[in-house]
Amino acid sequence: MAKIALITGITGQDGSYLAEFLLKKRYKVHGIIRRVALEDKTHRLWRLRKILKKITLHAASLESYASLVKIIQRVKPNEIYHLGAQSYVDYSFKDEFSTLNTNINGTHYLLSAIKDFSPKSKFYFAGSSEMFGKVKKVPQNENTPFYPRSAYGISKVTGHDLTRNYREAYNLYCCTGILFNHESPRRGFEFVTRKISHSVARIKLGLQRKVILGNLEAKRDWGHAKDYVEAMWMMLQKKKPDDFVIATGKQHSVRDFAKLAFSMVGLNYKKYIEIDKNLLRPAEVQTLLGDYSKAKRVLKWKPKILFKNLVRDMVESDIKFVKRSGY
Ligand code: NAP
Ligand code: G4F
Repeated sequence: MAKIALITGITGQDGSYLAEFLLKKRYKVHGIIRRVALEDKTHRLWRLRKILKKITLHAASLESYASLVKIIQRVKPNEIYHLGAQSYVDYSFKDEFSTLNTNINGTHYLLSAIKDFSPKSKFYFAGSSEMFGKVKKVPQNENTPFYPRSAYGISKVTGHDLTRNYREAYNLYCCTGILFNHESPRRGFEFVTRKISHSVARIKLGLQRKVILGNLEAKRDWGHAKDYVEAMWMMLQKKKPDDFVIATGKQHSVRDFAKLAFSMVGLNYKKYIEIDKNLLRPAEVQTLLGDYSKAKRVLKWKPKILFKNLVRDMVESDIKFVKRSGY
């Protein structure tokens, strides 16, 4: 019998790659989406357009416990991947309330629904390296203390605590993946890597003159989303649930990303970047670097696509995208 997976956040970067990955493994894939996505299909379902006929979408809301219970009872999933979240750190400073509400309550409602209505479902929670925030140790692993620096980071620490508590208190199969930044041509335009790759393409094609950025010295451990969704699945295939850091173990600054991206189209980044202090965050996460040795040892996972190829993939894809769409 084919396994059944339920994905929250299926319209996002990771949700779309995960859905494709699970379809290849012959899962029946179901996704929870917001009503707005159903109303505005061409725009909001763009990442799913090639697989729309192969998946089943259900309208529900992470803010409504009842709507989640209904879907879980109907779908009876073997595996639940909880990726839906207000995922943009900068926005979480502007709207703490909805970030905390969606991200914390959404996770709590799902866990509670699983406990009471589907206790055999395995649960994956999308934790984040933002939980380490103002880092206490370099590199960060599963034992590094958390010091979140935003409502987003706080919501992910709470989601992680809830996930562990449901595992320990109710013996449910619940895991947190503590994923470091991962990008791709499907990244949202608000995140710095996509903002840069998209601007590089537009500048090269004569549609834009400058790109305006904030903190160029922030350092991140950037991997490719395609590799990271595989790690999510691997976590749910083990006998015992556990938490894992997923990262590349290599760090680069925003400046490094921009320099490489511009150089790939033969341009010098210094001529095209302007700094706007309004884009600096009230509390910045200056440096993140992951130690994924536990995932390597236990899951036999390691990243396949490294920095240079990630940047190339994004720039080449955005050149095609801009030529095609004019946007
Ligand atoms: P993304 O592209 O921003 O996708 C977020 C998804 O959550 C979208 O499907 C979005 O739906 C949905 N969503 C947002 N607010 C919602 C709400 N109120 N109710 C229901 N759904 C809502 O994010 P991603 O990069 O794929 O990341 C997936 C998950 O991993 C997120 O939880 C994120 O916080 C976490 N994470 C990401 C990274 C990373 O580097 N990408 C690293 C660590 C952790 P709409 O399409 O309707 O907006
Ligand atoms: O691309 P970012 O917005 O990603 P950030 O804040 O690291 O968060 C992403 O990764 C987390 C994992 O660590 C996820 F949990 C989260 O959901 C999200 O996917 O910013 C990266 C860095 C920051 O230091 C920011 O200050 O880039 C810096 N930056 C500089 N100029 C900018 C800009 N960020 C954005 N978005 N836009 C800029 O113009």
